[in-house]
Amino acid sequence: MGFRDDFLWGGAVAAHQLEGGWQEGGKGPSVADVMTAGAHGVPRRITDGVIPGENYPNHEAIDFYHHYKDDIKLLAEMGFKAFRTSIAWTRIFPEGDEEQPNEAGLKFYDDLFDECLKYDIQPVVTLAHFEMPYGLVKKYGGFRSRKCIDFFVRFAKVCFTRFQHKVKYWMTFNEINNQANYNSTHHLFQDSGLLIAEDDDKEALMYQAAHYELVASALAVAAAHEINPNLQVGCMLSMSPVYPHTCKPEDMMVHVNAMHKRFWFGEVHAFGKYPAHIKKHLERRGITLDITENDLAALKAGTVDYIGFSYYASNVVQDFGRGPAFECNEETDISNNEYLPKSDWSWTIDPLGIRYALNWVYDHFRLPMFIVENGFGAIDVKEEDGSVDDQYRIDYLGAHIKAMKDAVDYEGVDLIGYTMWSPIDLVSASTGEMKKRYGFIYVDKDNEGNGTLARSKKKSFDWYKQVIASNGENI
Ligand code: BGP
Repeated sequence: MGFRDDFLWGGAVAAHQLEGGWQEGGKGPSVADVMTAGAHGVPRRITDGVIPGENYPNHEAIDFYHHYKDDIKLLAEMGFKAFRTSIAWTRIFPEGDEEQPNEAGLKFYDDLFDECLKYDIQPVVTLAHFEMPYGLVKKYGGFRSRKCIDFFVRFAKVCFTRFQHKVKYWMTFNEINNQANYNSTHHLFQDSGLLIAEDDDKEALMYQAAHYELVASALAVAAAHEINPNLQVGCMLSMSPVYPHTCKPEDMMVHVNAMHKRFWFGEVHAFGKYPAHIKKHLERRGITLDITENDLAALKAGTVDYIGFSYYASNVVQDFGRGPAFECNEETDISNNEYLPKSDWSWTIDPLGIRYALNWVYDHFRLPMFIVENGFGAIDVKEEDGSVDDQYRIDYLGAHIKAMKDAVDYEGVDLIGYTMWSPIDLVSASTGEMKKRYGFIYVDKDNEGNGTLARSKKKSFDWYKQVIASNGENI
């Protein structure tokens, strides 16, 4: 009973959300560097390049670039076994299409990974976590262009070769399936570097970009195995299950459609081919994609070793009588679950949903799973004495870990690790806020960019330490 002995307990971050140093060591701008700060209900704007006077929260973030030694030391104090981060693509290829990598960028990650390994913390690395080089957006239109396959694969090969003895677990594209909601310009930009024009068919564009990314991912997986057979490369899905609104059969069928549309990406990653329902959907929509025989062979040859996924919340979908295909419209047909409480950002709190997610993913893919994100974004209050009583975070994470353990104990799912989001406060990906805090470690910085950047422990710090020490027994 319980988690395996070598269970990878830890936390997850992404380079652009914490590193800062956006122009240091030869780094070029990424898509994150042209996104302004937003708020709950106020979308982040994508500017045409970096405009003086605008507020770009990722430029400094929490300045991990200069604080990483102290920060890793704090993670080690909690007993971390794994630290998931990403390699900022633009530290290695500042514009994206260079022939040779930038040595200063590689050196930064050598030093960071060495610092982790010094404390027996395994770095777990995502290659593209909403950080596409802005140069590729401007010159090639992001993943509109097939050329980006080669640029990504070059980047991936450089990283695998350089860090093969320091990093075993890799992921290719973070939450590749966020763009299933193709009406969100934010997701299309973060996932694929797509800027949308008036006459674009956003859905067709999304399927094409996703196809190129899936091919790039598969080529990277195959390259990793060739470089070093010990490397384990996974995909990374945003696992937000969609429940049927009621037990009405029509709601159930719309739920099936919604799940298909959100998670077909996983099928291509895991099985190396497109599921029939997506082919049928594209046929109905009259969308023809640029897919070559070589692409199909690449997909087959580069299936993933494990499924990495994030889980934060679940949603509900309702049938609105759209006809026999039971098409779901991500923008309008999805809502919150009336049975569940919500966070201040309206994300539902559904611990049992993580057990459902683990079962659903395992039933579909029969591959080892790694929960690489799960956490609670909240407004923390720092008391006069400097303490932060974040019992709500302990309650959220504790309930999810308990449900995760039940999936292991009762259903026998194959789970290799859990890296919660995020051990240290950082910039929110959706809103660009600092106020939406996730950490065990508080960072003194506010939404306007004021603060000393000083780090301090919250109540949850010691709690997570004993969760790890007891291998999840003492929640
Ligand atoms: C996931 C992303 C992360 C992270 C997290 C929390 O979608 O992979 O980058 O940010 O969600 O979301 P947010 O920061 O918007 O609260």
